[in-house]
Amino acid sequence: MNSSITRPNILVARRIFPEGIERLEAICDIDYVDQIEPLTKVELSERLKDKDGALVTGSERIDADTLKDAKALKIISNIAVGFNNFDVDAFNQKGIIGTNTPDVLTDTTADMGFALLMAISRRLSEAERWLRDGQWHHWEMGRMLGVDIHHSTLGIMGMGRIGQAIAKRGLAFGMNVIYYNRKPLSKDLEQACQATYVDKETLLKNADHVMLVMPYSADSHHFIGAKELAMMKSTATLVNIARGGIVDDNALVEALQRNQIFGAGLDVYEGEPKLHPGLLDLPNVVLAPHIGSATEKTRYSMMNLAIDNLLAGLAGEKPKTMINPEIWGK
Ligand code: 8YV
Repeated sequence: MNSSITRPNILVARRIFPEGIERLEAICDIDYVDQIEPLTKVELSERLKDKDGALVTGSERIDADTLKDAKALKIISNIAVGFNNFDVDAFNQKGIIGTNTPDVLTDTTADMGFALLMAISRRLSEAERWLRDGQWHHWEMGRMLGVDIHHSTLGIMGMGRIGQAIAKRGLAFGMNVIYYNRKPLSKDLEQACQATYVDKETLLKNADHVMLVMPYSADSHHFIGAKELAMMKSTATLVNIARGGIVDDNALVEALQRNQIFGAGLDVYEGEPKLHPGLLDLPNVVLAPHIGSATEKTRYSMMNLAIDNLLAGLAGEKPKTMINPEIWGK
């Protein structure tokens, strides 16, 4: 693990910005998959066989099977903060370092959470579709009535870095912030966000806006399903900027069809890029194609952090944001 390789052989599994390739070319031999379509699992595993390192995105699923023929692989660097695409046990068994890109996308992703919250609360997508459709002829008292954001109760599920950044945005809107997390924050962090820890049920029943920001795992699969949606206020919104699979999309579509909640703002979906077909027919959703971290500055920062991590690992140094530090030095 601590020995460096003179000119490493790496896989870049998806098209990245040219500056990233230039950085890598100076140091590595690159097998560059210069395309936006992900490799199949078989292709990925085949191309990892002779590599020392790899740069991948959140859509490359890396498990024991993918890694089985990789003999020299030291590190796989994810250009994403979420690493549910990595089977960390499989990495650990083979002594492979995994890294992700936290911090650099926190505020950008929090902004996106707020953008979706505001868009669905004020029915922006629906209103724009209606206007473009040529239906605006008169002002009308009761047209496109939304729900307020300011001075409402914001319920955040998952109070990591992005959750806390959303809480701070909520404070600026005069919101009462409540949160649920696997464990409560330290008193200092709670104080900084002026957020109150509550259990899941209390959050669902009291929040005017529910924001999902937790990591996806077996534990959070269908964390929001029919039962949870039934607990929410009929005037409440739900925003998911975390991962598809945290929400049971089938149950969500049914709840939205019945107007059981006010609406949903979604950036992520079960089985994306495929969408539950029911979502496309609903007026009370705002749909985005997984662009939470998509600003130019942030995507460059993510790419560069992922490259820093990869090059550090290949040089035998501990990468800055390692997801399995428990294997370091073993
Ligand atoms: C990425 C994300 O764009 O960082 C994450 O976890 O969800 C997004 O910022 C996506 O995963 C592509 O790698």
